[in-house]
Amino acid sequence: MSSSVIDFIATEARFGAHNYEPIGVVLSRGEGVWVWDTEGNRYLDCLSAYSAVSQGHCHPKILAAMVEQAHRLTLTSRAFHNDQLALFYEEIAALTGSHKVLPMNSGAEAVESAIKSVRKWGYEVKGVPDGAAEIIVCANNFHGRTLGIVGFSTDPETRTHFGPFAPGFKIIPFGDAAALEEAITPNTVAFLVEPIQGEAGVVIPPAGYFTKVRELCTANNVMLVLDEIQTGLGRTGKLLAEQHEGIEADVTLLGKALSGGFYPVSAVLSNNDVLGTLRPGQHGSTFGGNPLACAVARAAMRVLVEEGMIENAARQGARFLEGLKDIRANTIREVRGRGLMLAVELHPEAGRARRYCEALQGKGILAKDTHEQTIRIAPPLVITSDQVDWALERLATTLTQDFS
Ligand code: IF1
Repeated sequence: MSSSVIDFIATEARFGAHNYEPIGVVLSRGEGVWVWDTEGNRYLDCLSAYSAVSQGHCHPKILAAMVEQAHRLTLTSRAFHNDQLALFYEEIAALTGSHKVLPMNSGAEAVESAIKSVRKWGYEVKGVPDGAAEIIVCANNFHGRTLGIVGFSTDPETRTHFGPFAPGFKIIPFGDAAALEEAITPNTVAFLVEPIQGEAGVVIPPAGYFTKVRELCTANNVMLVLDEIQTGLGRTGKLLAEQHEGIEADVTLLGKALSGGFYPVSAVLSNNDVLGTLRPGQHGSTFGGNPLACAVARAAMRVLVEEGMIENAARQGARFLEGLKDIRANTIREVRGRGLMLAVELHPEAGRARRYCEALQGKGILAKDTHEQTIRIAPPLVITSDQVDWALERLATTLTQDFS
């Protein structure tokens, strides 16, 4: 269909809230690492819907599970049991080694649910005086868009004019264990942190940071809450990013790839204590744990493991990172990444990362800038060596151009 029949971009702009500034491409089809626009042009997807489509676009087995379940039963609410939830619990617990599971929908809802749960745990198990619970978070965090979450963001764009905000959060620098030690008080119930900061530009903390964090949390009876919504489920080359650090969180948050991008599915995973404080009527969601979501998530987890996507992310991520490091371009300030969560940071003089993303679009690659100077690269975990090399060739020619 020609774009003159319906001007999708203009129509979006006319009716929609302008809370995004998309790259000028209108996508209509996807398969594996590839997406096609309405004109039939093909692109290698190097964003994967912010890491939600890790299993590749329209994965046939997830699609089949979704269609099959949609024919049978989609939603019961949690007022009744359904025959998918128990199986989802069993399989996600076995995969991640968790004791308890709380199913939600969006990532932000999982974060909000974790905040509620650790506060309740603080009052009922740790013995913090009611209303005094403190949660420590990091500067430059990204945990979602709800009021509770943007209230402890340090990004002015994310929080300006959305207040007043909820109290009870303390902000410390990311990657600084001494700052955590100093910030902990007897009323601290949790430390909420991303293993690798995504929106901040794929910021990897110094080696040993999380070992120290784990020690401090254990010593002070503080719940370590890892937001693995972006880093989890193979993105960094391990099932969970915490495995690179040899630690275990008390509470782990998953979302995005938990459904392979078919449907919003998120989950809070914890030991028995934290989620164990929630009693009937104290928390919930109309859609959380619905049979369609559970069937989709079960298939999404299964193909991730059965098709070796986690190992592939480690292998292709290393190849991609090496290839990026080999690009000799004076536009590049630094390349970094773990698994298939990669970023190219440009020198300020090189011009805005957005211009490079637009140039990449012209060469058949879709990538998304973050924070003016950083190009984020996060293809589906099913990418092959040939496809990595294909992308690297195009990145090399684009990054040696100058858009300043
Ligand atoms: C947007 C970035 C990615 C997340 C972590 C929770 C959530 C997210 C670590 C909330 C969501 C998204 C949302 C998207 C942009 C985005 C993002 F650019 F901000 F950093 F992924 F790269 N925890 N991340 O990264 O999950 O409620 O959206 O399901 O435009 O808000 P959600």
